[in-house]
Amino acid sequence: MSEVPTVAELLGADAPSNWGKWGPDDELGALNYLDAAEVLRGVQHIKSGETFTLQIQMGRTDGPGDPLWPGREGIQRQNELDEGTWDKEGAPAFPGGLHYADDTARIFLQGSTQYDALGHVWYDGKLWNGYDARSTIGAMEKASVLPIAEKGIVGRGVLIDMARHRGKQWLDKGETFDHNDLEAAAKSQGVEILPHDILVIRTGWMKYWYELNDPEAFYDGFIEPGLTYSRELVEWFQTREVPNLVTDTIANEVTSDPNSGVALPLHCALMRNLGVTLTEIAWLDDLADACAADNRWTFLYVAAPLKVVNGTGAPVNPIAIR
Ligand code: UVW
Repeated sequence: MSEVPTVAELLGADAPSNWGKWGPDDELGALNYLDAAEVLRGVQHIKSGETFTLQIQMGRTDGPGDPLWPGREGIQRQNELDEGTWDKEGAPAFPGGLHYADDTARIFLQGSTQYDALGHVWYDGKLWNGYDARSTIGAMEKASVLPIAEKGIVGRGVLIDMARHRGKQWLDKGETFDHNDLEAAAKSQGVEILPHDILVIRTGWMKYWYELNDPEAFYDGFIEPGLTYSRELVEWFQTREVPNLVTDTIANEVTSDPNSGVALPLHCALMRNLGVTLTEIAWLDDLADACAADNRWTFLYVAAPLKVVNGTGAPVNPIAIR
């Protein structure tokens, strides 16, 4: 087997880059494209007033639990106060007899539907915009999720249903597609992917997780379906000025590049180099069914990840309004 190149070797020294485009202190990357005009453009795609929440359930205890990148844990939610608290001696006593419930939770910030901070991945010691990777030590000082959360993400969303396009309930393990496939799927849906569209891609992979209901089989030879790296694909994202890529997979791209064997090269090519924000583990099936039913594939997309100071990412429940 030939040796796996480094990410830097695969992408090349002249890899497409948006570093410096929005100034030396930028932490929003391609989300800068989403200005007030884009909000108003998005609003024009509300026709019926239907709303779709795009987060998966967090901390499900039935079925397979929550889908996660290997090595992460799902939310550990714990009761701190509940009615049982007031059975105990020394329980708090509030005038009027009020009882209440409180929870705590330990969560991986990437452990549910989430926005990745632009500093979430890197290579060659540099994050988005050229920030030093050592600025991640202890707490993500630069390009954390906070600036993304402070901004909020609002614009025209376009759903490309790759699974439907290929006549499948879900794509197979390791099945790939690229920008040409996205264009072909868009054409067959009768929609155009326009500059500054929030690109939402359904593979059916989340549905597969819940319907398979067998984590062992799901993680066996773990390889998700998804977008696959090529320089042309990266240039396509750059010239389309895609601000945000949203998918129903855990990592938004095929886990291992089939040509080079490099893991998650698009995280580096799109997020680190172009500043494209990634949103992963989205629940897209209900939205896709509604879009297919009346053949309308565009909507207002609204998302507000949690404002986690220095966060590498943050859970989110985006809303599509159509
Ligand atoms: C990794 O980059 C490993 O994970 P995610 O898919 O959460 O971005």
